Amino acid sequence: MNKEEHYDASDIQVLEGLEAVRKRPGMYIGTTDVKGLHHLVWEIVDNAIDEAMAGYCKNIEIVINKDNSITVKDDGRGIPVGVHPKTGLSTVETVYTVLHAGGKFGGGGYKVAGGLHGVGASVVNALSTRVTVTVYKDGKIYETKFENGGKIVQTLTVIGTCEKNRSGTTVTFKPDRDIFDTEIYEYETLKTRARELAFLNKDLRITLRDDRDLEDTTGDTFLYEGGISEYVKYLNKNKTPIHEEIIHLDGEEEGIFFEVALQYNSGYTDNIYSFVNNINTHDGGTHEEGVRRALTRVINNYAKKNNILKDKDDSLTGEDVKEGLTMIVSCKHPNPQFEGQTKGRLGNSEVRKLADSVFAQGFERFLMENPDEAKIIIDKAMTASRARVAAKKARELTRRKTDLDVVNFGGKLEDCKEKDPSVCEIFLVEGDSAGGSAVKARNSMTQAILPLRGKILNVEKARLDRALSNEEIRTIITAFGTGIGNDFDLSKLRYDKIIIMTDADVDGSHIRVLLLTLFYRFFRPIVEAGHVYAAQPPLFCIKHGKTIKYVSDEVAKDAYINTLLASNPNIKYELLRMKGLGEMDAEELNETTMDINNRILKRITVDDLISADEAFTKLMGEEVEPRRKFIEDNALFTEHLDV
Ligand code: 28F
Repeated sequence: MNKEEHYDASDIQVLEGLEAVRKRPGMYIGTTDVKGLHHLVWEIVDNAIDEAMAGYCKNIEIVINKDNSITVKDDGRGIPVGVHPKTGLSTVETVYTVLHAGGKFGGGGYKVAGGLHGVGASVVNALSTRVTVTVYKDGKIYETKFENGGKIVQTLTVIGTCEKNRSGTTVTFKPDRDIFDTEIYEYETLKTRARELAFLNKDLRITLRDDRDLEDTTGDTFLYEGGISEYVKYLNKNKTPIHEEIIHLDGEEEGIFFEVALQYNSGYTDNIYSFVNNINTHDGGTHEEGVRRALTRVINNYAKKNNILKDKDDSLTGEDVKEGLTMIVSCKHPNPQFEGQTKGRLGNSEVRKLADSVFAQGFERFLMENPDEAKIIIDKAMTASRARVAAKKARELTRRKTDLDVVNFGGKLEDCKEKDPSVCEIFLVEGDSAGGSAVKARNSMTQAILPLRGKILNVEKARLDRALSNEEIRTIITAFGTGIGNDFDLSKLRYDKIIIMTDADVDGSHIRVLLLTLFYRFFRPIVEAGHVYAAQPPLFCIKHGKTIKYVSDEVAKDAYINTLLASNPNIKYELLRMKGLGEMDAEELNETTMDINNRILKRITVDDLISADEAFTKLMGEEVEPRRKFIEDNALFTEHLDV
């Protein structure tokens, strides 16, 4: 049914509002790449989550449809269908066509428990080629449809009846290909966030299904009546907890709800995530600071009162008490102030006090009621403290006093002559033989070589002091020049590129995982700044006439051969499977893997580190099953980028 083509004032205001979103989508959803595409889903899901937080919705279903549109369903009250006083449209149409027409639009103050129906619905509408909203309420099924950036093509109409007691909202939207770089949804991306939302909203069932994949439409269902305690259990699943109970504390004050769940494990890394209104605050903030402050104070007080910490001992620091800690902090706030470049930090000062008091009382009570667990936790912090002091001393060893130091330092680093970091590279090479030919192959002005013998220490399980007791690691630290731990200074990095050069076999992959774990544990800023790469030695070489072409993998090989045959069907060529790095002579190694004109490098990202760290935990962790599965799944390494 077409609406006649006349627009009155409110229509024009509506269209101008949504037109503004189409003109500058980045202002509303951050980016229009794959992240922005997925952001649309969360804008709609958040509205259903608000209905769950209000206590009316128990199930949310997300479906990726065959045509790459998305359907989200909830069993809440259903968006109101009555005429909205301010727009003359139904509330449903208002919420989907007027910018910021969510709870804020003339809505009352914020009720934390009541939830605030987000402002994203109209943004999703503006950026979609079609949106259908179906509301089930009072035994009727209402439906309204929009097209091409939010133009109403079907006003709200009763299209059928349903059971009297059924209610809820279903929304299907198709993102606009003219706006987004891609239309392909990633199931794993949706799954990770759906699981996280279920952890953060206990008793809410979230189901995800992919109807594009005919073979596997089973999908995933997440329901955690234990909420963030189950999140902690999930994060600790490949680790060894050092106390049985997952500690859960919560409290509410002036409409602010705060909860925390924690469990220590035998490792040395901390795994702390904090959220505000289900949004991950990557840069922490007052909710996290309040907890950390209370944790340090309570542990020190308990240790002193029980004579575990003698007066002569230094107090335990925030670093010491954080070792092996898996913790989730979640705050629901009516008026959160997000700070920082990426708005990843909570700034509300009143939360610090609330977090501190809720945590302190509860954790103190836990320690008093569980003296055995208290002793284990305190002892761990004490050991961490001693290790920290030891590491400080050991770190002195790695300070680069003069450039000659490293050459004398076990004499392993073959440094480059250039001193300007911006043009220098260092190759971390597996084994002395490859190291030897790399030294011959390199450009000695700008390329340094550091051969690594055998398996460097598995730092996943090691503390800094233990890692520093390994000579290979000390040499790496000294070569980089950045220092490590508290002394770390990225500006002192002596190379623009750190290139891991290992064979593509299982052994090479293993040492690559070890190195990535080292970077993950102690050099993450170097990776974040984009300095770390993995060399991609070619797997094949194709010779025809005088031409020699090196290609990195099967796909590139087939593509190149097809091009050859397409240019000349009876061309003669020779296809060779490349040898390992160790067997290459200096000239081949230079030509294929080191020469900056035709080598292929894969830039290592923090995501690579995380999957390496997860892989590492499986590879080296106590659980046999995950290790076997990992080796099977990861025998060959993944794709690469031509850098
Ligand atoms: C699949 C996406 O969007 N669910 C939603 C509701 C319920 C209410 C509501 C939403 C606008 C100004 C209030 C119903 N009855 N799922 C969803 N469920 N929005 S969005 O109200 C929005 C109004 O203020 C609702 C009583 N109160 C609120």
